[in-house]
Amino acid sequence: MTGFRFPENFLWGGAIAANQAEGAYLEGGKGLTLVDLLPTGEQRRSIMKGNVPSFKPLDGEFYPSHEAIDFYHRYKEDIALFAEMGFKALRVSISWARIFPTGEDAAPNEAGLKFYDDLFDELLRNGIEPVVTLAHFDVPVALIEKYGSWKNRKMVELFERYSKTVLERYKDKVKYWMTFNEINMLLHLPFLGAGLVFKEGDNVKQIQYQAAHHQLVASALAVKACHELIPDAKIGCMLAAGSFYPYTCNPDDVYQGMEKDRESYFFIDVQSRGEYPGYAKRFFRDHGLTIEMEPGDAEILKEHTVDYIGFSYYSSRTTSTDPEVNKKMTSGNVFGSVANPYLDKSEWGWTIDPLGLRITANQLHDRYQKPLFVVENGLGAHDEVTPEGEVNDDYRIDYLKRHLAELGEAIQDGCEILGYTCWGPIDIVSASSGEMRKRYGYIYVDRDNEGNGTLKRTKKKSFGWYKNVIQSNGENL
Ligand code: BGP
Repeated sequence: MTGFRFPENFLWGGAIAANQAEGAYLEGGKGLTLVDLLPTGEQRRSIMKGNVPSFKPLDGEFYPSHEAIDFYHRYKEDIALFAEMGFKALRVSISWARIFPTGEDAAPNEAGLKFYDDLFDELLRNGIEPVVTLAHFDVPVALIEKYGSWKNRKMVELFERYSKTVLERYKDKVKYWMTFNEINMLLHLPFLGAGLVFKEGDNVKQIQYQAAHHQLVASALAVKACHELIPDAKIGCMLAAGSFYPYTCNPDDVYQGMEKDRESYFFIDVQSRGEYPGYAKRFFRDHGLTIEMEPGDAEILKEHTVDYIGFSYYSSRTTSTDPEVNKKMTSGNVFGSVANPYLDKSEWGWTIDPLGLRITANQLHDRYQKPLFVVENGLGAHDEVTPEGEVNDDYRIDYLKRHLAELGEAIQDGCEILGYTCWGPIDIVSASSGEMRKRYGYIYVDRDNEGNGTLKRTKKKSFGWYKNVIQSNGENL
């Protein structure tokens, strides 16, 4: 497929998160973070929703984040492979507990700071721009135990201190920042998104929206600090995007689709437009929720809005008000979507909808009129290694090719897109399932669901394909 040439300076690359790649979970003085309490399987899902049995890893359980793919020790080898593909950017996250192991230590942990110094230096030596998320499903466990995590206002000041520490330290190296990964995940997987733990009888919505307010203020304070400390940097928010389609043209379905989209837009409306939208205020009233705000919060939100909208896009969602249709929910979608009869699904039940990426980008552009950054997209699939040691992942190439073609269309529609960092350019631990088997990479990692394997890296067929895409600036898909 040949066609559209993407803009000059388009940031082609990939995205990973500390907890899904680094491993070395207690090395270099790091404290436990919430993901270090997530095993695999059904139990993982339950904990991610806020049913947390223990604040310590249990003996005999397997926790995939503890070793992950050992990026902590192998990042040089991995970056060399990214550079070979021609990456212009790599999105990574900083693990808060590497910098402040308990979240409120008297001084930051120098070993943790040095690790990211070395990582960013290695990227820059290879001509790769670091794009850094301050919080990617990452809260020090000590803060969950002591304060109940983002339920508590105290988190705002602790997060601000952490943000200022890393912004100051890396100001000469990092020019693209993001505050909270998929901030709207707080409503769907509240422990994963915000370290929230619930007990019987809790008013879950009240706790979630109070925590959301704290994150929104903390995000605005990080934006403020970034603008002050690194005037030539850009800092964005990050949304788990994907529009809700009405199942039919029945206005009830259409209205429900709008409401469901607003559950997510709510966060970005505040981060980008700087105030609580009217529909959110009404939602709080209708549900009897009272959000405690401190004097000055409204000004902080108003004055420190984001420079760009980062988003992940894997699939669109579909919604219906018809109980019969609602019996056909897709599996594996935490947003709750009914099956769309026009679209195929991945092995994990995620709807595949390339045109949805164009739709989503246009909607975000129309709504916010700010640059966009596709910071996650990709196909989680089970890869077979042939006896010759090859992975012929044509299905992955097909998925990415079709999505990139639509992204090119969105750019031609007038959307300003800063870059595209596909999810997991090297196989990493899956966030939702904890599995290694759900792979996104151009680079295969020899490790299985139980943690066995040599961790050896091998190029898949898609490696050469993506290299060619970058080389031709998107013209040869
Ligand atoms: C997003 C997260 C990532 C990531 C990705 C793919 O929700 O920001 O951390 O992992 O989805 O999801 P999964 O790993 O569950 O396939």
